[in-house]
Amino acid sequence: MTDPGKRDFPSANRISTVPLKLSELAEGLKRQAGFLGFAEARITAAVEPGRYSDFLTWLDHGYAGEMSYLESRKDAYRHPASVMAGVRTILVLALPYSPKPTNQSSLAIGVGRIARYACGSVDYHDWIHDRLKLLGHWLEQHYSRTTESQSESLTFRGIVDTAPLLEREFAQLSGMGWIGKNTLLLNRTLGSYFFLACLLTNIDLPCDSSHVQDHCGSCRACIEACPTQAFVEPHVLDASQCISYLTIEQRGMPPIELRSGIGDWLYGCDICQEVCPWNRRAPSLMEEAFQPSASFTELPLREILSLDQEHFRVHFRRTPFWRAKRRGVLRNAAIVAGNQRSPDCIEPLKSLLQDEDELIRAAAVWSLSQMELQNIEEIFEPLSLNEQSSLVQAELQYFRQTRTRAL
Ligand code: B12
Ligand code: SF4
Ligand code: SF4
Repeated sequence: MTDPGKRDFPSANRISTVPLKLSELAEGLKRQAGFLGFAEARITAAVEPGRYSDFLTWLDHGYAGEMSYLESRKDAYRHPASVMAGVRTILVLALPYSPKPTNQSSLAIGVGRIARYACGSVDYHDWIHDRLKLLGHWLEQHYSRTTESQSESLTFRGIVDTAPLLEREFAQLSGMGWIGKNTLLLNRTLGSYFFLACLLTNIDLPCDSSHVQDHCGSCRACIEACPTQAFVEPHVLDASQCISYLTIEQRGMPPIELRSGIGDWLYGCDICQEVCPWNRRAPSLMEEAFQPSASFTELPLREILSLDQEHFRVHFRRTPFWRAKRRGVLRNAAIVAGNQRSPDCIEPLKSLLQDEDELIRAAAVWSLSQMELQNIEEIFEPLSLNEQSSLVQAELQYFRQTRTRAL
């Protein structure tokens, strides 16, 4: 695919002056979205989402874990007007990413799995924001041609993830699909391997009809396959138990009882999508930027565990991994290495016992303690004497307790 700047987008001096109806403007906008790589574009009214109260209940149960930004902005989720004053309609967009397993062919001891959404060489937020701006500008240019609702000037705002907006709710309202039991938005053609994005506008674009039907039926495959039993019930996810949360959002060490469930997952998790029958025939419509980038999807754990800050920056800047920072990614790599008892990670893990970051030292302690090494007491000895961090001390103490029990 070409860069958006180079696409055949109408430039200002080529814009027709023929008057447009709002319905034609909406169709044109959807067409432009298609040119930019969005596989679905549908419009809904900016209203209070029907499941706002479910969202509040979910927060009250503590299912958001450490994601305090959800709790602190809970009032703002009540209505999209908190995101953009005067909003009247929302263009909801779906951008497909790779529906195929990425590094699975080479997956062996010493390599971690990466969720498909995170395997491209770009951060999807940046990529989508650029396209949302182009769409907004297209709308601005053509709105002046409409014969209806000309009383105010057009304003718009592009959203992907960061604003207090229940994107899946609006996607369902726009008729794009239904919220599956795995809590993701499912579309009958695309399955669920796509990002959602929204363009909020202050004009009354004609709305599409909403999707009322649920196509999950009696299936429970996602609920049964989740390795950490993160679904409290169908449609309700305790995010604090989800591997995606544990490997991307959580800042500390994951609870001990969930570490083995993390298995091979280095970043994110796709299991509740992999088992979903609606993803079996998902078409491969992704943009080039989201093609799995071998430069980091094939990186062995031992190499990740050896990255200093500068090398981490070189490998992961502008990729989705950047969000978790070096400390998060090395923590995850250490946990996967521990779960796999990967022998070629032992040396880099030993070096990490001296790392300046306490989270990385703590993860290295846990990981090495899974390896069943004869001289493990010896390896930990210098650390036991000098270690100031309570986080690392807690891991050492856990190691001693389990060792005593095993002897
Ligand atoms: C916080 C967050 C997370 C958290 C919490 C996930 C969650 N399910 O909420 C964590 C870190 C765990 C996460 C993980 C993932 N995420 Co996320 N995440 C978000 C984010 C930023 C906010 C979501 C939110 O507000 N959750 C709040 C809670 C309350 O939502 P909920 O539990 O699903 O409950 C809602 C519904 O289920 C519904 N509901 C409740 N009860 C009932 C009952 C019935 C009968 C029905 C029908 C509905 C229903 O009402 C609730 C309120 O809307 C959104 C972007 C956005 N702004 O929306 C992306 C988003 C949801 N994530 C996305 C992705 C891709 C993922 C992962 C697949 C990434 C990965 N591979 O690792 C996983 C999937 C895990 C999963 N099964 O959800 C995509 C989903 C695209 C899609 N097709 O749906 C989004 C939309 C990002 C984007 N812009 O594309 N994510
Ligand atoms: S992403 Fe993985 S851990 Fe999270 S709910 Fe789905 S299967 Fe469970
Ligand atoms: S796996 Fe089954 S229950 Fe889960 S979202 Fe897909 S169709 Fe629905």
